[in-house]
Amino acid sequence: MRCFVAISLPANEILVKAITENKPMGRSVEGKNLHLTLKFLGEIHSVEKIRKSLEGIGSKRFSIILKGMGAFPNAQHGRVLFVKAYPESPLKELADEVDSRTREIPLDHPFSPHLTILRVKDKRDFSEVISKNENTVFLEQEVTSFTLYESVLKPTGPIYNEIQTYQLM
Ligand code: 2AM
Repeated sequence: MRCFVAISLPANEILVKAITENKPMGRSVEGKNLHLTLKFLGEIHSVEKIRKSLEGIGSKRFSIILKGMGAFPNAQHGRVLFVKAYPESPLKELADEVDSRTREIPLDHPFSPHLTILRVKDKRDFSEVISKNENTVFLEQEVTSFTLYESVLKPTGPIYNEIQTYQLM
């Protein structure tokens, strides 16, 4: 089963507007699928073990703000357009905790707090949209839980099935 751990985020008006505006450039993330990935686990066989090992995480709730945009691997040659998430420290602490409880699965790249809104096949120059949104606040949100998801890849786009949601204290 292909799995990942993420914070599910709601699609408000301003996020939907940003997604809709950039949609013609590539494959946009559907509002119901918006999430901030804490760890991509990939194909795992022992889902039950992972599900249980995440149960003991006793991290506290925290507030985040989504502001400005960025692109991977970089603004001029981007494949992924994302909204930036702040502050990094509580997100990184939670991501580290998830990582330490799933140590048997190596991290495929260092944690970087972001909310993907668009993926493109061929690299694109996102400089203009990034600079236009430098000071745009997309969402302010209290993070009260995180979720272990199964990701089913379909030609029409991924389907994310919730395996378990874990409440923060
Ligand atoms: P993202 O967080 O940048 O959007 C489910 O596939 C989620 O895990 C996606 O949101 C995706 O990217 C993230 N992810 C991280 N590494 C991945 C990888 N190697 N393959 C697929 N998805 C990955």
